[in-house]
Amino acid sequence: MASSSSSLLLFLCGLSLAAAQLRVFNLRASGLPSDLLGTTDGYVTVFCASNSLGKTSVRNNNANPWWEEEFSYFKAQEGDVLRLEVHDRDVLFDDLIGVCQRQIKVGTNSHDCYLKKGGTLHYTYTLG
Ligand SMILES: [Ca+2]
Repeated sequence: MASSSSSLLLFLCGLSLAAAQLRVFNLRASGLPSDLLGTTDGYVTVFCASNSLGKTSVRNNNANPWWEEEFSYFKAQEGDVLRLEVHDRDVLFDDLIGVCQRQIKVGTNSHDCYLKKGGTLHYTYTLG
């Protein structure tokens, strides 16, 4: 029993050196541009090191939306690229409003990111 729990501990220590938990939360945007129909129906897709972590719900007709969803990734490493894509849902094709990319660092970090087609995305992540 003692030897199996100590080898589990060794295994967990090795794992924590190689990978850490990434949590992405507090997503909100302001000043999103309106499309031809005059509404901005924003949602965000989240990636880490080319793995999809999921996407938020669509906030209909709101230029200043916020999203309550949180995203977790258990195999993140410092220096991995966190990528958030802000889209505007449309009937035929969703528009890509902008992309935020940065290499993640240990700790809790908040960023404002200026979107190519207008507006700002604010987000917070914790790595560790
Ligand atoms: Ca739209």
